[in-house]
Amino acid sequence: MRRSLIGAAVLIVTVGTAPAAAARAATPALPNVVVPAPVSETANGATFTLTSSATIGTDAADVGNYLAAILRASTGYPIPVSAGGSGTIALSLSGAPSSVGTQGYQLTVTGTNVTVQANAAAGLFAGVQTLLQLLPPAIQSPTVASGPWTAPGGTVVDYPRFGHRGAMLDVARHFFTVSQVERYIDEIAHYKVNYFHLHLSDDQGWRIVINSWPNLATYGGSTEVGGGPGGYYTQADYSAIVAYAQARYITVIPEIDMPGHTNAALASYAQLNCSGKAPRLYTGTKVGFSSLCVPLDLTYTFIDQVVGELAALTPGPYIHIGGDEASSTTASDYSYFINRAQQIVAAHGKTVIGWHDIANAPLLASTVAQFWDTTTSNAPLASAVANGTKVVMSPANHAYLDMKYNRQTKLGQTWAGLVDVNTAYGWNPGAYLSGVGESSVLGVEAPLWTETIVTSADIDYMAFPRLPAIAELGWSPWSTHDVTAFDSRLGAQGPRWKVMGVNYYHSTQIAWPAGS
Ligand code: IFG
Repeated sequence: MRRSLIGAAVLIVTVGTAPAAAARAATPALPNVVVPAPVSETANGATFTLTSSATIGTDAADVGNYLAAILRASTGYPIPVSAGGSGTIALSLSGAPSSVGTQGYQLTVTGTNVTVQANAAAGLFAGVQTLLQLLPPAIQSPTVASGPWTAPGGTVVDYPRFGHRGAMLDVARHFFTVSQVERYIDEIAHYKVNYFHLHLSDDQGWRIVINSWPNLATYGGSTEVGGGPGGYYTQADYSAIVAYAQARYITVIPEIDMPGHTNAALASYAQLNCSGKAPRLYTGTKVGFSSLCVPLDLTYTFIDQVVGELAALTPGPYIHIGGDEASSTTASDYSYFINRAQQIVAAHGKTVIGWHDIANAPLLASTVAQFWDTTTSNAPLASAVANGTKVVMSPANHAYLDMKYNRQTKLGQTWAGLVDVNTAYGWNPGAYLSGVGESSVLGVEAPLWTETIVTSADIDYMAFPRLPAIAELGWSPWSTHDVTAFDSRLGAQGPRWKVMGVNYYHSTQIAWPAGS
């Protein structure tokens, strides 16, 4: 009797007004701010506040120290870090659901504690990025700012759609110092990017010391587009970049572009040229005019020694051999060359990745092709994929960060079209290329070519806000793909970039919060 009476009471109330529904207020959703969009997030209505007594307990010291450094800078709090997964903020390698794999995490925020659980340290690092985005933008301030340092309570369970989410920086057309490269690595780390592709050589510059071929750096690295001083990385510099990236769970992929895009190497050693004569250094922006000498045995000794030294300095699995725009190499020479170059890289224990042009040559089963054209079909690539080749997607008309946003953009190029934020976001890497289905796609990469890019501010301007769009396409489930929701979340990143000093382009496609 009692139950039915209560039931009846609720019925009457419901019929009269909606308070019954209000009385059962649904827990508020977590704010729609995280980029890349997580797989799932539920709010618990609590609010966490970081206070001066906050501590970090961590099963991965580097992740704990990374987070503490950011929190100390902006809050001024001591934020001690101790080993083991208990503290106000706990970074724990136990208890995570197996569904999050080795790159995902579970983040739990209550009124008193934050817990990130993962099955590997990379997942803890990813969870820390989400935590930072749930804290106020000022949390990213490099100097002490005012709180309160609150985060909405809830649970986020998250893991990537694709295992490969990359960014590329061309340091050959214009040279960028170690600290400039590290700045960019810091920025891309906030968006769960996990590969950093360094384009180390091209017609205009050779940027890495190779001890057995010293002129490559000292002479081949002595200029750049426009005739500036260029520069190069010592092997210690390169190792510093690799370590800096690794501390952010980002794997470096070094590229030595060949057989084309090799004028700097050919200018450095006359004996590498079929003619026996070295061309002049080149400071223009044309492409396709150079080629290593394919019939020459010395060419393969050269490649073996270059790749050998680079592989020894590269803990990651990949060496990128380029292979693009070899217009001065005959088709048969190209096929022969790419075949041999792959054998050399494999002999040094590394996996080959190359621009998709390499699909015009026989590929090792493990070789990865990086798609960069503006078409949605490519027959040689589709047949390589049918033979098992995997693909990293970088379609230039969506993912090339050196494309102008619009006609007014001073920096950048237009050959692949104008690419504003929603064009960068508006494609599905897993269903883009005919004959290249989701299971053949390793992930995505956003290249930034630097013919027109000179400073860190230029890098920022072209990479933000489009890099986060590509990073989201690589990480988030396709089911979350929604340009309106994305644009809203991207807008919430603006105040963070403002605080971090990122010189981003205020795309007119985004409603940027006032003052950001
Ligand atoms: N294509 C060339 C790059 C660079 C780029 C600029 C590739 C793979 C045009 N090759 O993209 O060297 O010049 O947008």
